[in-house]
Amino acid sequence: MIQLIENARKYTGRIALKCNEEKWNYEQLIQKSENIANQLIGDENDLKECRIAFLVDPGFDYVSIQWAIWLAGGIAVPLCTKHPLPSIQYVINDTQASIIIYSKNYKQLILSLELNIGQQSIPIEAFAENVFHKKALPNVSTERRALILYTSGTTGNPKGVVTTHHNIENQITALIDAWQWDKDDHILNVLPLHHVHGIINVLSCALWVGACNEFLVSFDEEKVFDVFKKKEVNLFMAVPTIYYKLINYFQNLPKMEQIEISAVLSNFRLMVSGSAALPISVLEKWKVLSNHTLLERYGMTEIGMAISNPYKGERKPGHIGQALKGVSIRLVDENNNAVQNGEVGEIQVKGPNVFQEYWQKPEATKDTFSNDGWFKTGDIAIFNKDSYKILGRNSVDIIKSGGYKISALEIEEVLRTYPGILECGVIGIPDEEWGEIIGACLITNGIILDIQQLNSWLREKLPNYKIPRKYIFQDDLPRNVMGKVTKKELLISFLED
Ligand code: MLC
Ligand code: AMP
Repeated sequence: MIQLIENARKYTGRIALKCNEEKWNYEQLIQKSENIANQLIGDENDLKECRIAFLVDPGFDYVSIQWAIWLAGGIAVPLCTKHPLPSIQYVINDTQASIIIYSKNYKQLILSLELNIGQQSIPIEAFAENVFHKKALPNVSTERRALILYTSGTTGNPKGVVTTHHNIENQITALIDAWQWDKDDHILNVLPLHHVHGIINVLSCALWVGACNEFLVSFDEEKVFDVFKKKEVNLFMAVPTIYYKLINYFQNLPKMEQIEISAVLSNFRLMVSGSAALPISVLEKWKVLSNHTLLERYGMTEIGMAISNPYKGERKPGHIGQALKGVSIRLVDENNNAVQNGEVGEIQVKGPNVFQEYWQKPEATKDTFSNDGWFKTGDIAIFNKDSYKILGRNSVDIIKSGGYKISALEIEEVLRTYPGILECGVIGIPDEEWGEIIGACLITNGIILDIQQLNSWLREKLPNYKIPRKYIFQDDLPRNVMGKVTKKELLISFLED
């Protein structure tokens, strides 16, 4: 039984989703999901964990498809609507998705995919409104795999993070409890729906309690404030870059409009920031304009949310709070021994929220758990009195930009295939707006490269947020005695440039 969908049956008349002034209630959502589930199953009784990928904008169709896949016993693989063809192809190949569902604005992209025998693409319109011979849907146990989300790591290509229904339920309920979600809540969802922040923290938490999730198909400062001004929304969750952008936009508004928006925001129940470190300057500016101290929390695709500042009580700037209910946290040194309070260590996590595996990567899965079963996050923190504080990461090859996790190695691999580039080093450069921006140091042996041309070429291969924003050229990369590129030294070259 999928508890999220079972819950919805209690709220049939309530509004579940809103997008561009259109509204759908829980009954419509259940009906459409069941219809699609029946059609996905076809002559079978159960999709038996077949991967079903979908390339659909945030909205009623997106949620109906996600729920339909779960009802039919499949694994949902949401695709990023902003990704170029190679990134989508990679996910399709890696998951061996048997069906790819798409909405019409992505038809051209889908038709360009190379599909194997047995893989088929289906436009969302092909699903009939009503199925007349409904079959019994399978009884899906919570131990079954539910979702694969792709995340970058210290290896080149992104890995598929597999969570079960049990994992997802625990990720949701920990937040329902911590942040006191209620059926009368109404949240604006501006986040991409191929990551946990948008899918779990916002969408699924809202639907779990019978609340309303309002979508903005993509982030736009003016549209966000326009929705807020309607005074329906009382909850907001976003990455620090979004708060930064909203503050900048707000500061350029006429005084009267600022007063109106501030009054509306001060009536919100809760505003949350996460996915990257929240700069104290952003927290302070947002407090002035909204009268809210942003609640900062910490999470990861592999674990959902793990640590959060309190709903009630002091939210310490620069800190992420304490372990959520049901989640165990420890900090360990390089030898995997737990450190004392007040000492620096890597965050490790245990609990029912922790993912099952990287899709078809048993070695990578094994490596990411300690021998005693703790998930190794790679994030370095300290526990100060009563709150955790993130200090950094144990890999310089992971970049967080705009809340997206990016592998420096993946970008380097692509750059090396560009004519004229002999060697390169990619790093994250600290940036107040984006958290980090991507810097690439290129070794070309004197060949002058046209950066605009290079960027256009890269955009065909990588998503926009993986495109370097700063380039420098050097004769060689700084290396240690072992020949390994010393990225900290490289960063200095960028900062001095
Ligand atoms: C875009 N731009 C960037 C950039 N991304 N510049 C520098 N660094 C980046 N990373 C530039 C573009 O080139 C363009 O410039 C302009 O910004 C607008 O581009 P866009 O693609 O339209 O961006 P926008 O829609 O404004 O995106 C910004 C954003 C987006 C903050 C809304 O990055 C976003 O949705 N981030 C959220 C990601 C997320 O959900 N992460 C959660 C992962 S889960 P020009 O010059 O061309 O106009 C996780 C676990 C947890 O982390 O704890 O939650
Ligand atoms: P992802 O792999 O995209 O899910 O990103 C997870 C990573 O985001 C974590 O490992 C952290 O490095 C980072 N992160 C999430 N929340 C925070 C936070 N509040 N402060 C600092 N880093 C964060």
